[in-house]
Order: sequence, then C-alpha cells, then structure tokens
Amino acid sequence: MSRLSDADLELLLLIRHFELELLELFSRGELNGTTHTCLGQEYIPVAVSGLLREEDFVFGNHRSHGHYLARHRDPHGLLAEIMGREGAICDGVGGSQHIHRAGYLSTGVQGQSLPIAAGTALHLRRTSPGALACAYIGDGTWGEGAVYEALNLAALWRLPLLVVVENNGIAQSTPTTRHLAGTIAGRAAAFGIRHIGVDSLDVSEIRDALAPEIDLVRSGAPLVVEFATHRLGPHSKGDDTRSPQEIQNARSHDWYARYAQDHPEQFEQLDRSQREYVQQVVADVSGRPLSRWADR
Ligand SMILES: Cc1ncc(C[n+]2csc(CCOP(=O)(O)OP(=O)(O)O)c2C)c(N)n1
Repeated sequence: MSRLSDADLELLLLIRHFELELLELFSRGELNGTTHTCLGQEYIPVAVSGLLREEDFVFGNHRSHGHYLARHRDPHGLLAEIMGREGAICDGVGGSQHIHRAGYLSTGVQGQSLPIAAGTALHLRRTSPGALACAYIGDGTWGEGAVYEALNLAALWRLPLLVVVENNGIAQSTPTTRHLAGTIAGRAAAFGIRHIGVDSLDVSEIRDALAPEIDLVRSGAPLVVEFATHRLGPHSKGDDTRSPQEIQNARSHDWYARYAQDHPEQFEQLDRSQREYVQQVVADVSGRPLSRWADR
C-alpha cells in the first residue's frame, strides 16, 4: 500500500481504535442501545474526506462514526453523544446514529438522506457554487424508493451530488446477491448518472482516481462511487449471521494488517499513539456528568 501522510494514517487509526473502544465499552455494559461499527471500512471516509471542502455538506447513515470523525475529527464529542455525557454533539439526544453539526447530518433511517442531500445540493449550487453534497449509503439502501426519486432530480437538475456507496456485500443479514437485482452501476446508468467502482484499499490511489471525477460533480455532474468493501464486525451488536469463512474473507481484506506489514515503523508508532489517545478520550468522557438537553 502507498505510504500515507502521518495525518491520514492517524485518522484511519483514530477511527479504528474508536470503534474498538466502543465494542469494549459495550462488553463492560457501559453503553446502552446498539451501535454499528465501520471496522474494515475506515479507509472510505478517510479517502473521500481528503477530497472534500469546508463548504461541502456530508450526509451519514446508521454506520457513520467514521464519516463523522473524518468530517470533524471530534472523538470527544462523538463519544459523549453516544454515552450521553456533557460535551455531546447533540446533547446526547441523537446517540450513535442521529447527529447534526455544521456541514454534517446523519440519520439511521435508510435512504432518508438522499432526497435531503439532493435538496442540499440544489441549495449549495445556488448559494455556494462549487460546493457539493456527499451522501454515504450502503448496498442495502438501494432497496429504498427515495433513493431513485433523489437520483432522478439530481440527474434532471444537474445537482452537485456525490453518492458514496459502501457495498460490503451484506445488508444486516441479507447478502447483496439476495436483495439487489441487476447492478448499482446499471441503476445509476438508468438515470444517466456516472458510476465509478472502487475496489482498492489504498487511500492515495483512491484519491488519485476520484479527484478529477469529484471536480466534475462540483460543476453539476452527479456521481455514484461504489466501493467494494468488507465489514469486519457484526451488523450492529451480536448479530453476525456470516459463516466463519465469510468472516475470514472479510478479515483478509483489512487495510490495517496490510498497512502494518508494508510500513511497520510508521504504523507501530502511530497505532500506539492513537490507541492511547482514544483510551484517554474514553477516560475523560466516561468521567463526565450526564448531558442535559439544552434549549436550541
Ligand atoms: C427505512 C429503514 N428500514 C430498515 C432499517 C433497519 N436497518 C438498519 S441498517 C439496515 C441494513 C443496511 O444495509 P446497508 O444499506 O447495506 O448498510 P450496511 O449496514 O451494510 O452498512 C437495516 C435493514 C432502517 N434503519 N431504516
């Protein structure tokens, strides 16, 4: 894999250790509800966020800790939100999935983001030419009708809309082959929308391939970028229906082990520092008082 800047590798490792610490907190009974980790998929928001600008708007989904951290690099606020502690991004009301902050919105309702992203793209075209709306969705979310209403208007109105598809081959417990007829590329083509497939794990390589395409989005040519990726963990908590072989296959695509092998010195140092940093975040946030709903 290409050698990354320390800043990019730190972000990758921040997301990885944040997710691992969340699972640890769950196993100690310190978190309520559920959570969807992006273990294995961290390189996607890291690669994409390097091509985004301050004035762009990012839409996340139910599996968005990495999307948020790549956008705002704020593990304290996110963990406080998830734990319902002081300093939470949305006063602890949104939790893991429902987060709003400048230039960023996530909701756990599949497909909900795309019509809103299309509307935001229209708004940005009028008020901030050159800015785009970027929405992350999974393969399973192509089963939602709202996706197609949004794609229709994005194509018709030439909206600066970037749809990032994290195709991890499964939606909760249903393999993509059992829920999706045809292809995502074919569905984008039906609207005359450009589609690019990415199967690389290499952040630099991905950015080189996407940079000129994302420039075109900014001038009104919507784009679907489909990442062939692998989910290392269960869908949320304790609901992994995959066979041991399927899980092993996902692990064999993990960027973490590959990068560690290719750049051991840089990796070991930054892996340690990010693990310790996230442990400090956990200690700090866990010790805070409960968050209170403020007037907004
Ligand atoms: C409208 C709606 N229906 C069902 C759900 C329950 N649900 C949450 S995530 C999920 C599967 C999502 O699969 P995919 O879009 O492939 O994303 P992934 O979880 O693989 O990242 C389902 C069915 C939901 N959140 N929203």
